[in-house]
Amino acid sequence: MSDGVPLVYVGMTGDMLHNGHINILNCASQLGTVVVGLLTDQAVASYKRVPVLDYNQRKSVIEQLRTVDRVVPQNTLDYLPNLLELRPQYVVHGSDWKVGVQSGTRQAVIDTISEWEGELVEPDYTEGISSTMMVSSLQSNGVSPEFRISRMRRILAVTGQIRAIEVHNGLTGIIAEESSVVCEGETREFDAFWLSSLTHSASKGKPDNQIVDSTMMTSTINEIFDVTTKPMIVDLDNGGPIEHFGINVRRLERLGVSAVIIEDKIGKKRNSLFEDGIDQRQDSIEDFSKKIQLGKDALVGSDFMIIARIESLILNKGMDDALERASAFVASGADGIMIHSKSKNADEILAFIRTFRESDETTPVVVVPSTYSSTREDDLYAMGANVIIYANHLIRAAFPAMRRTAETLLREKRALEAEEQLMPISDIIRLVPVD
Ligand code: SPV
Ligand code: MG
Repeated sequence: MSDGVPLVYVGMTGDMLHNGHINILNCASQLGTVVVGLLTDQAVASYKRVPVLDYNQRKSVIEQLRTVDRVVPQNTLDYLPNLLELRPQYVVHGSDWKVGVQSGTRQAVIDTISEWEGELVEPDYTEGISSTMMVSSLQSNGVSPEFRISRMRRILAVTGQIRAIEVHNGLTGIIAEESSVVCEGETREFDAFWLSSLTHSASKGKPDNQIVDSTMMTSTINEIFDVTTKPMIVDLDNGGPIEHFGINVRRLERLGVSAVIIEDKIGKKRNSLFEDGIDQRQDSIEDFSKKIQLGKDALVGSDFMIIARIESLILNKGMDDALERASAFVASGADGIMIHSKSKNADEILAFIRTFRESDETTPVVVVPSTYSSTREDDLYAMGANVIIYANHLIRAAFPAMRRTAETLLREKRALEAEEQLMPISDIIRLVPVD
């Protein structure tokens, strides 16, 4: 309370202002002096996707509203630190948080403000509008290449964590874009796509040996970008001949790809998880560093990332070789390091990251837990990894399901028995938007 006027606290994200927010703030301003606790980017990202506008952009809009007296940062989804400091007489929030991921937060607010007889006021939720709805409606028209490219660095800057999943066509793009679960108080989604050389080639019935050329890759990227908005990391094998690399990265940048990963191998291409891949040769540090530099120089903007993938652990060249390469590649301009392993556990990956982080706290580290699949994301992040790629999981899910159905049709000589394994025709028609 200040000068006898009650203090009213409104926590909000305010990414896309709409009449629902205005209703809440109108209601709040009738009760007293309104302090908006504006969730920081990190606070928002802790329970849903990183906001489109950053904290300062959102703040500059909200503090212009005549119903708002002051804007303060709310650093966590949890209201308590601000409530304990400000001890508002009222907290105002739309009634929508009674259910869903914020219901726990709501209860904690009620318990806390009851200590000084504060009151929670919950105006009716304004039906038919929400920021999430607005963002997805805007995004249904697609996003610009610039927005998509910069989104990867923005997520890394806000959360330091990216969860990427393999995509290889428009349909898997839709699945990766839309998959979402509410779990342990947060909405969990994939942050980015991985255009995997393995699954992209496999989806075309081809081996993972660079037979899928840049024309096919461009076509697939466009197909995926037609129906999605999230950032994409492209697997560019070893980047191709050095004289093609600059042209290739510039093309991908123009399309709106956020990052490429190139591996430090030369010669005949084999997938790293291939059993007899040990005869693969590694590029020299000098030549691969030159390739990275050339790629960086070829880019038009500053958001696109070139990530160097180190194959030393895959090729049994040892940890020291991996670490030496990592610092050399960062020194030559790499925006990130991917360290790969085909070990069944994450020991060598964790050992690499631990030592790498002793001398480099900032360069993003990418990992691909295909063989060490029992390791949880949180353990990898805790050790200092930033990007986790589920590199081949959608195609590995689809293939056995399709084969099972094909065999059922052959066995039964009709489709009835296969039906129970299938999504209804009406769902597949609705899955892909008509316009
Ligand atoms: C891919 O997904 O094509 C990769 C990762 O390069 S791996 O298959 O593990 O080599
Ligand atoms: Mg690959």
